Amino acid sequence: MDINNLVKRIVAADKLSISRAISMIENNSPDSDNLLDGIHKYVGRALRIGVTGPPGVGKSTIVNELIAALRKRDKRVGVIAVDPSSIFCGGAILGDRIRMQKIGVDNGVFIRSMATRGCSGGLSRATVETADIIEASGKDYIIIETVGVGQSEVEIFRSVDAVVLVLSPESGDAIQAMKAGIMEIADVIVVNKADRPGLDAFVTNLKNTLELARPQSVPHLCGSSKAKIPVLTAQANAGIGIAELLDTLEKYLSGLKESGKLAQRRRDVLRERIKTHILTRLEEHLLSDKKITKLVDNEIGKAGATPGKIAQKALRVLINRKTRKVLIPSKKRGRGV
Ligand SMILES: Nc1nc2c(ncn2[C@@H]2O[C@H](COP(=O)(O)OP(=O)(O)O)[C@@H](O)[C@H]2O)c(=O)[nH]1
Ligand SMILES: [Mg+2]
Repeated sequence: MDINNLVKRIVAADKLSISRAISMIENNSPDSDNLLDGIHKYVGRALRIGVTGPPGVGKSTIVNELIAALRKRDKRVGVIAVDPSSIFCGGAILGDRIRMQKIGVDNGVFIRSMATRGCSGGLSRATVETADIIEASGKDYIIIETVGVGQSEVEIFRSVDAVVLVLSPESGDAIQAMKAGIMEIADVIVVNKADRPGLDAFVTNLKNTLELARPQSVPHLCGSSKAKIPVLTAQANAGIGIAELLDTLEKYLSGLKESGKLAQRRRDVLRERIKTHILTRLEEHLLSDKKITKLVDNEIGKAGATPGKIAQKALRVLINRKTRKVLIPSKKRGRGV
């Protein structure tokens, strides 16, 4: 199918075309750059929310409830569930798929599972580009669920507008474990399973930890003038606390918008994306360039050939006219280099 046609169908929210486009992204198809160029003007309006936390705390349950709450407010929603344990690229996460089935027929919702192993290319790139495809089909919100581990997941969360960290009264140790990474990028924290024992102690402990981690009285010292992180409670399997979560998120996001911080954050994200794009291309080329490999091999061991000098020599060869053609492919050649 030609790309223009595919773009048209995506914009018309045709589910089959959206799925097909996402597969192209996941498989790093030669046409995916053209596809992403084609949908670009339909991207940038939706709000993106990351939902993370340890396994079993109720993230998927919360996401399901959020979908329902957003649909009630007449918002269209896209969901990407990133599953680190699944080995199939784009394969269904069975449990989630079954639970989410009742909304499967709703055209205002699109759900996609992504695996972290077996995908060609980086997970965070594939996830962000998948979010673009889904957004181009006219969604108001994009929700990305991941288990908060690993560098690529942290990268994903740097690309969204707001991060919700889900914990449960049982995830005491998780606080310590996650303090360093995810805690820092959480914008809202939900303590789910409020029906479980130990809720009050957990919330008090959590708030103390947050105070210690980011002393609010001296924001300049920790390099962030971020306001206090809201800590909410919920019982997602009974639908309790979801409307409050959504209200908090909407308030947070409109605050970001008004202060200009949202635009700033998105600019930063784009800059990073572009940088990654350039580096990926350079790396792909470098790894497949036999001339460079040979040059490096020949230089190694020569008298006076330091790693720095060899690298400089290789760079000089890399950045010449011919490589420029390879690195900046014509429209027809697409992503493949
Ligand atoms: N007791 C209790 N169980 C819940 C609550 N929310 C979700 N669960 C259950 O916790 C289990 C794990 O939920 P799930 O949403 O799959 O967690 P995830 O791994 O974080 O996505 C499921 O059996 C849910 O039904 C809650 O508020 N209270
Ligand atoms: Mg889940």
